[in-house]
Amino acid sequence: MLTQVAIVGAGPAGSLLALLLHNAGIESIVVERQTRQHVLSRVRAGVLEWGAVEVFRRAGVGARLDAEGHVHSGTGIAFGGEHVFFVDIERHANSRFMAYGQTMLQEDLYLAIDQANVQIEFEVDHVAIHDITTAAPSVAFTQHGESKRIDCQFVVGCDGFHGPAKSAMPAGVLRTYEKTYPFGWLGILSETPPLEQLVYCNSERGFALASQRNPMLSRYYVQCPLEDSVDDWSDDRFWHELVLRFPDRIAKQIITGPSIDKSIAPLRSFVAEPMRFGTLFLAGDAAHIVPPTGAKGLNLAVSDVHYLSRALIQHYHDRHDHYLDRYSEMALRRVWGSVRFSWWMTSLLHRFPDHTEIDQRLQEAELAYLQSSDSAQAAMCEQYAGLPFED
Ligand code: RFL
Ligand code: PHB
Repeated sequence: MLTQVAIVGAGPAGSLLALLLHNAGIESIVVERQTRQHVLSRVRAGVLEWGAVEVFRRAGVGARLDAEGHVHSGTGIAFGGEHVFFVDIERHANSRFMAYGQTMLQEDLYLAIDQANVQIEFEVDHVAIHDITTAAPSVAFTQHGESKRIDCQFVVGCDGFHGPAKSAMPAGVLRTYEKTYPFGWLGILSETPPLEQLVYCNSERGFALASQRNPMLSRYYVQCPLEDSVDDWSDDRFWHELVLRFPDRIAKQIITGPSIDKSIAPLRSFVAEPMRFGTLFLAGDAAHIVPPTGAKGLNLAVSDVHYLSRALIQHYHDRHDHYLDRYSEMALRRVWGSVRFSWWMTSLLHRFPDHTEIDQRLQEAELAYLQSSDSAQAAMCEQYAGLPFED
């Protein structure tokens, strides 16, 4: 097979990139390890920064997002078993965000990709990336037992945290930074009306989050030990624990019901630098992971793809590599900003195993300061809303 850009991974980063390139007349082929159905069934992110919403609109997948996404002007924070306050992002950062499920976004992207006739090869295995120090790299793989190869001009690794792309960089080039957290998030979906706002909660029993997908679909999370499995958490146990963590006036608004999805995710901060070597580029979770507390993972995948698509379009349309040469440093500036913010929110809101009474009181003191200080809220809002893209 022959194309201009070979993309490994058809999650949000890979599919959005393929679509933006297609819209600019640039050809790509995407290879994906899983089935289409598997990718569509993964329940993950739910919060889109306004900058990300605009990228999706520009890509031509804004219609359902605008019709069904729920626009929020801020988020609730609860702590100390009784305090609840609202952080007004519209007031402090002149921005809003959208609650819209990654599952729906992935459906929208695949639909647009089908309409555009962009080629995605699902169920590929043994992906190997070759010749990235040349202008003619290639991606070899097998599909249903048959060996195949894509010859191209650029390879983009959008293959998530466990994908092979970053290890195609020569030893000594890639630097990685990693921090794991001693707990996970147990998340459930239930067909019940959600709370009006998102509410993040610091409790002595551990972190909890009330989120949403649509008016009849709620998403809730509780911090849990890493050793736990979903079998340890019946629906009854989940709801019981969830309401114990929120202050009464929030807890009594929570409408419980059977879960339709339940999963546990570990929390990690990870960055791989640089995000380019030769003709290989990395985007999204392939290059960085953040704990979900700041809702930044999907949004960073979108900002990488925004920068990279602009760079490839400039390369092909203007025969100019200004943006390609700056892709890694530009993307990484935003990445480190979000890595820091997600780490800060995680540290502020979770209970750590070595936590003592003073640690709990220090978190509560910081939350009380956040509640009372306009400047502290403004600093948080600027980051939660998402920093602007660089020109
Ligand atoms: P993905 O979605 O992991 O897609 C990578 C794709 O690459 C494929 N792949 C391969 N393909 C071919 N060959 C191989 N060898 C391959 N290896 C892997 C995979 O099958 C997959 O299809 O990465 P991408 O596209 O960079 O997108 C990143 C986002 O999915 C991720 O950052 C977010 O889901 C993170 N996240 C959140 N982000 C937000 O911005 N807001 C949120 O509210 C939010 N909440 C969350 C989250 C992630 C969570 N979990 C489960 C980790 C909540 C949770 C619970
Ligand atoms: C979600 O709805 O899945 C969600 C919302 C906010 C977060 C993380 C996840 O910070």
